[in-house]
Amino acid sequence: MSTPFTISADFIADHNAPLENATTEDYDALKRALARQGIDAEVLVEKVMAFGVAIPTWGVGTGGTRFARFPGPGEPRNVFEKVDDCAVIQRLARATPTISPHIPWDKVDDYTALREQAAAQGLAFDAVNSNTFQDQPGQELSYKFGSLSHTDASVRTQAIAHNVECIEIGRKLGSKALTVWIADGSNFAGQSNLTKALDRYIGSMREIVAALPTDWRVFLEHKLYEPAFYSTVISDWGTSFAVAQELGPKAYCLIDLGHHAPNVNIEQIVARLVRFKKLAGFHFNDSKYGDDDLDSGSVEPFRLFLVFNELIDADRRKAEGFAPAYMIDQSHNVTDPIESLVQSAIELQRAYAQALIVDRAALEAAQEANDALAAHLELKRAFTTDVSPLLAVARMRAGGAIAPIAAYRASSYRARKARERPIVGGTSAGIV
Ligand code: PSV
Ligand code: MN
Repeated sequence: MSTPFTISADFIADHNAPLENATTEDYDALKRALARQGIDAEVLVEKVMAFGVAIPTWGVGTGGTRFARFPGPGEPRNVFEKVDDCAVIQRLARATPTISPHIPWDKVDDYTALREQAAAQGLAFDAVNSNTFQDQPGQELSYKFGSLSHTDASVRTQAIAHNVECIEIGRKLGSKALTVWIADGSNFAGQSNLTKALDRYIGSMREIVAALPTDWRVFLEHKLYEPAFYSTVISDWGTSFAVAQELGPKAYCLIDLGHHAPNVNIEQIVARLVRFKKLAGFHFNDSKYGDDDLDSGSVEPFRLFLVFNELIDADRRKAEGFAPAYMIDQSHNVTDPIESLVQSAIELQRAYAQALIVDRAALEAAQEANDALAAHLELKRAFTTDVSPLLAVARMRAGGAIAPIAAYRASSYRARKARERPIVGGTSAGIV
């Protein structure tokens, strides 16, 4: 088999060449402006270069809705091809050195080969996601009425075994965390005993936690609704937090930005979970109504900035136990998934850099003096600073593209993949 096409370092360097002077000029101007505020832009560049967020394997395929999926050309047909796409995203944007796999979508016979293929492209594996929200071919019992909280103990046993298998697979891949999201819940008032369902979930999770290696953590992902529309078992951060407390020191609460009611103050939830030493990390995405599928920073960039503002605050205070895992979790229905993921990674870096330039002393002084407007304006000053040149320089120094989307389009990667990857039935790419 011929070597799959990829975007080479030389191609990126050639694409960068005509853009370098303008980028450096813009960066120098920003550097001077930041210096006047006592901020060293070089330190920021280094921090941005060190920032990393995991790409979800399912994100590199075209997603879908309840109604349809419109597959794009050249989609990855298996996890090895997904890794190739993740490698391209990392080469272009230099912000995504890890991959978050989803089992059984990414099941293979040889995990050593998968790990090596990723490592050869400079990638490692982050948290492994289990899936008891779908029935798999050949599966003995159905999850139609739930999994870890099912009324039938044998269904729960099957769901527990799947999570234990995910841990085993994750060990082979070098992961250190398991993310558990269940679709369990109810669609009718009275359908489910709300207390008993939670009890059964906690009982199942205890067994999963007992199977975790010493240096592993488990991330509990809450979600307000969908696919269950009357109640979900792990509906909100409060439930997630209470369960994590009961499960002990290996259990943490994961925030998927799209899993809250509209207008919920997510940054405050971040602050609370940091305070209680239970913040696992994030599934980044954006949403307008109640979805969890839109691209990070595409709808509410200020909210994303405010989330990072809390993270920087925690980091500066050296908050105990603060070690959040960053992952993207989006579904790309109308864009090329690679472009969406590149841009999302950049938007996360942007929010991170903007939060870094908040004058923490000035903010605290305004807060202590109850000067609401001054405190707010300090955040607005940071948020309205255009850090694009700084991000471009960070990418350039790391060997990435100054203009990643333009470089990607110029490479014809997608057209090449369309030829290399003729559609075969039943691809596992994307989410429907
Ligand atoms: C559920 O909506 C979710 O956010 C969970 O993280 C899943 O694992 C993921 O989406 C992919 O379906
Ligand atoms: Mn998620």
